[in-house]
This record gives sequence, structure tokens and C-alpha cells, in this order.
Amino acid sequence: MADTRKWWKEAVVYQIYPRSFADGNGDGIGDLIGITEHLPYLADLGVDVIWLSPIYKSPNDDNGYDISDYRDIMTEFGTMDDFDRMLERAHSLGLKIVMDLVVNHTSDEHPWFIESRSSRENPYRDFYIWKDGKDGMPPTNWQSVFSGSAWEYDEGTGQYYLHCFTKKQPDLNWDNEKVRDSVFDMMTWWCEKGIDGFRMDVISMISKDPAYPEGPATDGIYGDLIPYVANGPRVHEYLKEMNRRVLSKYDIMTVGETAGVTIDEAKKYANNEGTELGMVFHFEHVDTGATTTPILGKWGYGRPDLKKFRAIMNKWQLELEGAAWGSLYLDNHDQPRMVSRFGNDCEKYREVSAKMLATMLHMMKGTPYVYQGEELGMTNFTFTSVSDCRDVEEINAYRQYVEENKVISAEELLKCFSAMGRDNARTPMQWDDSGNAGFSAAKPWIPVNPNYKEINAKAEVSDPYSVFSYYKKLIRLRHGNDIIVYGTFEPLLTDSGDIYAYRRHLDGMTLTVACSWADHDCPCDLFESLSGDELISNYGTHKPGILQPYEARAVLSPD
Ligand code: TEU
Ligand code: CA
Repeated sequence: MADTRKWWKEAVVYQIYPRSFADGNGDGIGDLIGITEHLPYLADLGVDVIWLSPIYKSPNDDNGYDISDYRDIMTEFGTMDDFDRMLERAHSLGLKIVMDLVVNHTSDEHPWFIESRSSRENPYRDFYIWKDGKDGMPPTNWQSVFSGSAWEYDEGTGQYYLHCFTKKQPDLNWDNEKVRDSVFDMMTWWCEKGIDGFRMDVISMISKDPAYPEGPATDGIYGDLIPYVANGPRVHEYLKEMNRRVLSKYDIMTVGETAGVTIDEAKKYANNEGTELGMVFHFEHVDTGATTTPILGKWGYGRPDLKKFRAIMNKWQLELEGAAWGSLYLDNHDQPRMVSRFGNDCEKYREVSAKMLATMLHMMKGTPYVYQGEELGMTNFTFTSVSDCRDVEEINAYRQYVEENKVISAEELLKCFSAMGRDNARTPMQWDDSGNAGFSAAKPWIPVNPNYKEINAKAEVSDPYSVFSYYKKLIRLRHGNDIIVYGTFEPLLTDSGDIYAYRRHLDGMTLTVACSWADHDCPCDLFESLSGDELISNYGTHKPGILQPYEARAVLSPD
């Protein structure tokens, strides 16, 4: 089925991590007033949609991904009035607002869970997943994503509840239709408020394998839970029901964060018939990095290999064609900074490699996502003490691997955090070169990256050669050229160890894109015989037959 035109296919999305974006009331924590004040900055950048990481009432065990009231705002972020003002201001600037929908789990402080754990007979008992232990052990060997068992024993009622993430994030039981009714009511309530869509947190995990089998061993103590919780037997049934009962009634954008998704599954979640979600995030390309593996799991780091990375990206580009819509991202609040990881954040190459990666991504097919600070070329942070870390994933890993199992030294694990940790993306937005990077008058909740004096929005907005100005141009190009949105994808130079190149095709036109991942000149003759317009490049002058270090070019020409 051919691509039907949709506003969200033509859009560029900007992700805000509210805690770290802008502090409006001077307490060191970002908030809704801070966001509202900076909306003109986003309108200037030219993005269409803002995705807000969770802003609901939460005890913040996982920075808002643990919700205790879906219809209220986190105290630190402001009030529902602040939200309404922000939404109105955004709409008046032509910006849409997409909410993060976290419904695989709630907080253990959500009234549903408080009821559920109060007794086995409570009407809310079946809102969550409770099981008996096996010989004094948890029901299965599953390890939670954030270390330790995925099951927590509840003294009061003598059973275990499932939590795929922290023990303060109990999983909802989607097999219970009352859970689905409650979630769909809540979603309708937000849609009626006028929001423009949902990003759905780990929505691929809402249907569990009813057999609850043991997982394949991970580190000797625990087993992997992903095969039994991701893409489960009823997930598509539930999403179709959600679509029928809520999504189809509004002209909204939806994107599923689908942990463990394969291409075949993605074709179902984001099918072009529109019976489930608009698009999905997959993880294959951001899981390519680990060339050094001091310990298990995500903590292996090392520069990703272009060949592997390209093979994954190309496969998704080609296989989703005509079947489903994709999303394009390298950065988000769960990933290290892309310029540090895939580019080169040394002084000489930071800007040019950030622009190269942006070109590579924004000229592909799919809806691009820009994560706050990415448009400035913000970099990773160097963690030298666990006291600088705020992420529950890092803190738990430190406890498990350094303090308890002693499988890695503190120094080595901090190196892993500096390369791969989620806190890299969560340091405050760098607005200007004043104290705390202009993020807050008070001490920020998480350290500021000391490079804010050189890397900040104030300096970049007025500089036509900045990373910011380059993103502005990329976004404008997408809005003005259907070929960037709807053109088909053709891989080029698939054996090259240095250059990522491809073509896009639409209506007798060809867009040729080449991006160098190398810090030296590389031969490339793709542009020599083309007569067309250069849409964008991160270099002012070119060398014939050569791509210079991290050079990127996109040229539009007739077929
Ligand atoms: O992430 C879920 C997920 O599958 C991963 O991105 C995971 O968080 C990461 O690999 C850990 O390193 C979502 C949210 O984006 C994340 O911030 C939350 O912590 C998580 O769900 C639980 O809600
Ligand atoms: Ca604040």
C-alpha cells in the first residue's frame, strides 16, 4: 500500500525532557513555565511537534516514568493551569504537543496499586500481575531492566508482583478489561483537552506470555525477560482495541516505543492501514555499539561500526517501504549524546560531525526526532563519581556490579556511564554562557556539562554556521521537498567502511546523499557527474572526488 499523506509524516518532532529543559521558578528543576518561555525558540528552529517526557504526578523513582496520577501534573513541574497555558501558547505558535503515555506500569504509589496490594480480595487486585513464589523463590528467574529480580515479594499478602523496571513501577495487567477501560478513558480525557498525540512507553510489553517461563540465563543469577514480555500474544489485539476506542476518533500522532521489536512486528504496530499506531521506535541501530564489554548488558561501549550500523538502518528503510511508517532518531533521554557516540566530540570535529549525522538521519525516510540539545551539538558528560549520577539505572547498576558482585571497578563502571549512561542526555539544556548555563538561577538537580561556555543556544542561534542553524535548514528542507518525506530509498556504497550513502527517488527526481564517518579525506565520486542543486552540506567548498573529514552532501537532480 502506498504512503498516504499525513501531517505527522511531514513533521519534525522535538523531544523535551522537562526536568532538564528550563527552570521557570528558580528551584533547580525544569518545569512547564520554563518550557512555555522557550516555545518561541522551538518555533524559530522550525519543528512541528513537541514530545514531552512524562509530566504527570510522580514520586520520581524513574523521573516521571512512574506515574501516581495520570490526570494531574508533577508538583515540581507546576499545575494543570500551567499546562493549559503551555498548550495554548504552543498551539498559537503552530506547535503541537504529544504526551508520553506510560501505561505498561504505574507507580507503586498510584491509588490502583495501593488498593491492589491491600488484600488478595480487593477489586483492584487483578489490575496488576500477582503470582505465588516457587519454593521460597520468585515465580520466575526474570531480571528487571534496572537490575535485580523483576518480582517483588509483598509481605502483607504473601505474593510477588511483576515489575519489568524498578520495584516502584509495578506492571499493569492488560488482560484485565477494566485496566484497558481505565487507560482508554484517561487517554480520551487528554485528547479532549486538545493534545496532539501520544508517545507510548514500552507499549510492546503490555501483553505477557501467560506461561511465565524461565528466561535464558543472563549473568548467572537471572534470566532475560524480554522474550516473554515483548510483542506478547495479545499486544496487537489490545492496540487495535485502543485504536478503535480512542485513537481513531482524533487526528493525532502516535509513536510506540517498542522494546524488542523486529521488522515483522513493526509492520504490524505501524501498519499503513492505520489499525494500530502511526509509527514505532526500534532499538537495533542504537544497540550496535558494544565493541568492548567489561560487563553484561547495555554497558559495553566502543565506537559503533559503520558497516553494521548501515546494514541495520538500510534494512529498516527498505523493509518498511509501502508497509509501515518509521521514525528516525539517534538521541533521546535513554541514549548517550549522538555526537559523542557516533560522531567525534573533539573540538576540531564536533560541529562538523554533528551536522553530518543530522544530514544522514534527516534525509532518510521516516519522521525525524530531535532531542533537546542535539540541535546544539551537546556532548556526553564525564562522570567521575557516582554521586554525580541521578539515573536509577546507573545507581542500581553501581550497587549490583561494584558494591555487591564486585565484577567491575568503580572507575571502569563510571567510564561505562560516561559513554553509555542515560544521564549524559539529562544534563541541563545549555541556554547561554551565564551561571548554570542559563538553565536555572539555583543549583540544578543534575550537574551542568562544563562545556556550556562554548556550546550554548545563545551563541548558536545568531551564528549562521552553527549546528543550530544547520538543523533549522534541514527542517526547512524537509518541509519544502516531498522527496525527503515520501521518496523511496536506495542504498549506495554498501561495502564502504567510511561513507554512508544513499539515494531517494520521487516523481522523476533523485536526491543523492553521502556522509563521511571518517576523520580523513575519502574518495567519493557520487557527485562528479550530477547536474543538480546542492540542498545542503556541512562544508562550504568541496574537493573533487573526495569527501573531507565528516563531510556530508545532499544533491537534488533529475533522474
Ligand atoms: O524505556 C524502555 C526501554 O526499553 C529502554 O529504552 C530502557 O529504558 C533503556 O534501554 C535502559 O537503558 C522507557 C523509557 O524511555 C525510559 O526512560 C523508562 O525508564 C522506561 O521505559 C520505564 O518506563
Ligand atoms: Ca522549577
